[in-house]
Parts: sequence; structure tokens; C-alpha cells
Amino acid sequence: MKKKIVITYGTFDVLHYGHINLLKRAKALGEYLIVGISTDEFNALKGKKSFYTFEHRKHLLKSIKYVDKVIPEECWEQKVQDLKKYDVDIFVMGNDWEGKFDFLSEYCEVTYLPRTEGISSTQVRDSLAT
Ligand code: C2G
Repeated sequence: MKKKIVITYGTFDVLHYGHINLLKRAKALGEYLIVGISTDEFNALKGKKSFYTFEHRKHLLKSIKYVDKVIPEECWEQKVQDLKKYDVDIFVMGNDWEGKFDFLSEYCEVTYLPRTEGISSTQVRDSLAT
């Protein structure tokens, strides 16, 4: 029986419980969770500079029990080929992206999950900096 494959993408910088809540809920939608983690170069395209390098963010993500596979996210355009390559059943994002990836529903289910309020990598970084 084919495992139900779930995929999500993000920077996952300064890993916090909001990220874990997202990954936990994403995994609960299927049996196998793939995470596309933004490379440092792609982050620059997103106008983001992460505190942790790609390698450190990848190491942290691979240590999470909900995550089965980590792939690099290098550009906006790779999602369609990823969905086909990994035979994905469900694409998941936090609802700060609500509607932005509806075009992917041609290939798989698209689900947006409520963000965890009160926490963000920026907030953590800023409070550590003071
Ligand atoms: N998230 C959340 N609650 C928070 C913070 C983040 O649910 N308090 C979710 C976001 O909605 C996203 C995931 O955690 O689904 C990763 O968040 P980011 O690393 O900020 O991802 P982002 O930079 O938005 O990159 O192609 C998609 C992009 O790569 C998404």
C-alpha cells in the first residue's frame, strides 16, 4: 500500500515550537513527510538572511521525529517537479501563505494550517540580540 506523502517548504531558521507544531500537524496528514528547506542562496531571493546556515538548519530538521526526508529548496519553480518526483499526496504550508500555492492543487491536495501565534524566528533573534 503506497504511503501517503506530505511535503512542506520553509527556511526553519532558529527552530522553535511554531515550526515543530507545523511539522507535527503536517506529518499527521499522512505517513511520510518531506521538508524542502530553503538554501542560503534561495533565502537571499526571499529577502531573508538566516541566523543558521543551510547545513545547520538541515541538521536540526533531520533530527525531528516527524521529518522523514529533507531536500534543498533552491527556487520557487521546483515545487511542481518535486510533487511529481516524490509522488506527493498533500502539500502543506502555514496559513501565512494562504492561497499562494493553490495552483499546486492540479497535482495534489493543498492544505494551509494555522500558524502558531506568539512565536517567530525574528522575535527570538531580536530578543536574543538585546
Ligand atoms: N510557521 C508556523 N508558525 C510560526 C512560524 C512559522 O506555523 N509561528 C510555519 C510557516 O507558516 C511555514 C513554516 O512554519 O509553513 C516555516 O516557516 P518559515 O521558515 O518562516 O518559512 P518561509 O520563510 O515562509 O518559507 O516556498 C515556501 C517558502 O520556502 C516558505
